[in-house]
Amino acid sequence: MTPDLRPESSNTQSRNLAQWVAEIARLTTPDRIHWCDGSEAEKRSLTQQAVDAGVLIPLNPAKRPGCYLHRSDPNDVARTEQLTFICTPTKAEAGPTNNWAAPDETYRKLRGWLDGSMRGRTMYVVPYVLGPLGSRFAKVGIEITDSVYVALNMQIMTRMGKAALDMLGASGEFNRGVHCTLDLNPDRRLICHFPQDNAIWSVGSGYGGNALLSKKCFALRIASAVGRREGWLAEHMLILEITSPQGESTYVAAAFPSACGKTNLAMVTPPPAMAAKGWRVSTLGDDIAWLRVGADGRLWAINPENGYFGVAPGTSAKSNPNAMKMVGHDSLFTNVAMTPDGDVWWEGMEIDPPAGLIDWHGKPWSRNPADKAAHPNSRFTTPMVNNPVMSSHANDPEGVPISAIIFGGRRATTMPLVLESSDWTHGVFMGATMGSETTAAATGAVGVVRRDPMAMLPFCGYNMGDYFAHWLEMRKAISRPPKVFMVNWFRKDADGKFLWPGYGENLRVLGWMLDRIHGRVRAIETPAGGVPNPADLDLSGLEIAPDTIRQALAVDPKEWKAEMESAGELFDKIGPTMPADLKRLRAELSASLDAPTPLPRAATAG
Ligand code: GTP
Ligand code: SPV
Ligand code: MN
Repeated sequence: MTPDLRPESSNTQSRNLAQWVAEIARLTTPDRIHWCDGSEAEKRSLTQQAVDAGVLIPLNPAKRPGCYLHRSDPNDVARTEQLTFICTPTKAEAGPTNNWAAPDETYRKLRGWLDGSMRGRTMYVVPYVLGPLGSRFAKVGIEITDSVYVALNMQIMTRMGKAALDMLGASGEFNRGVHCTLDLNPDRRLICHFPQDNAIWSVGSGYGGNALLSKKCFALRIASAVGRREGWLAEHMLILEITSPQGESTYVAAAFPSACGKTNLAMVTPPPAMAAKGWRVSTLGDDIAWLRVGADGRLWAINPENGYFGVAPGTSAKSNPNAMKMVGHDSLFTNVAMTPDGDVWWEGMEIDPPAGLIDWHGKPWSRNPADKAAHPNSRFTTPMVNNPVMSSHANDPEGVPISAIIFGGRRATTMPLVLESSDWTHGVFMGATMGSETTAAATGAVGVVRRDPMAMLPFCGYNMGDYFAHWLEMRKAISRPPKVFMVNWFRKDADGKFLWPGYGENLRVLGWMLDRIHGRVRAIETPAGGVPNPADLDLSGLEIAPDTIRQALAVDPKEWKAEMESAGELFDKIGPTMPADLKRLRAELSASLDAPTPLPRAATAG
């Protein structure tokens, strides 16, 4: 069977789009082409097809209405950073922290792999909008995919279907995403970005950020390169609205590496004592922020996405009640365990695993705790509207003004619970030097500290030194810059126990930041930045020993010396594009740590 490739049989007024779809169809030779319209009817019919094909398993409709389970290939359970490439004309444009491959050669190789690759399959043409509909900051992407699972995920994660074709109109300006699962063989897996063509070709994986091209590929890697050209920032950040007891709304954005707490903080439940005082939190976004300078000189953020692709393990009614509510219906689950009555289960759900649990491979669970029932990177896909604390500004075309940028990593040592930078440049330095323990979100070793500047190491679509320079340069346009902080929810004591309870309690740290933003309290200076006076942290209703707080806030010069050595290695690796201002701050901080009494940085009290 040959699909009709005439432009008039396509669903678009864009000749460029019709021609491009025809070109990819001639290469991949699918049996059928399905243009996604994003309707409810389409969702029902694609879901039924996926169930019939064994791609989705219906869950118990009485317990989890509208929910399905997908098990991915065991070889394909996380992003594969070593197989992810930035294909710019020169290697220097991609920079030393990215894998680089020459565009022409890469296209040639991928065309070879894709030749006839969709024979017998359906090609889904998935049009989508990143950003609120009607926003002047929104962008159109088209993902061509042979995976019905990807098409269904894209309907949750983006504004997908007719709205995107309407926005595109006759224009030829859209991100061109080609995705083909091939045979899911890691030897024929590559995720390639061509910023100069606004194009992404991803083959050989059907999982997460490798396959949902709207997410890391477009909204971060391609968008970061566009942002540099156009004077804005595409960042791996959640966006959160905090309402204080006085009723003031403050918006903050926070960059933590993968599986380091963005989704949790984005919908954090205030601890009872703070809730009683009137603290409220609502969610704008949980993973990606596009930041621009407004006419008022502030930094404004939109969330390009429309849903959440969140880590399941660790999510419980206690740690994240809002997430538990939102995944109660109309959600997809990938690689979680299944109970005999057709519900889901994962480690850290804080419900005893029932007898007869089926693990993520589809086998009876061994009950051996070393054998996880749910894959550590198992996830839920759920629409933003399912979130009981979605912000009323989540679809605001202008976004929200950001008062604080928070960087944070997963660090057993060194990093205090919170640090305040003295100004924008110092804040950029904090982000540029941050490190974090690796997690199951990407394949490879877990728990190894690596430099992950601004949580963008795997997601920056251009040279990291130029990226730092772009951040520094942005300050000229931001006349009212946000304050910049660093946090660490993951510091441990000598017995390996977390010093800070985390989750909802993190709002106490955000409360301190708001006090700093509004000049209500002073910070204690350390060589690394400002830390709270413990008396200024709202610890009402929290049982925590004063000594534990002191340990959580401590800045140890010896640890910081090692930290600056490690940052120096990254700066050296970046080499010629590394901004002088950041090198100078590193040298100054290092030198101050050598002083018999380490000197505090310039005063930030206010
Ligand atoms: P990506 O979706 O990969 O970008 O991850 P994320 O940054 O959104 O991380 P997420 O909020 O999903 O959390 C990842 C893991 O860290 C989960 O297992 C959480 O339960 C756990 N976690 C989140 N916040 C905290 C915290 O404050 N303290 C502790 N100890 N664990 C946390
Ligand atoms: C991350 O790894 O940061 C994620 C999950 O948000 S994925 O979409 O797979 O990249
Ligand atoms: Mn993420």
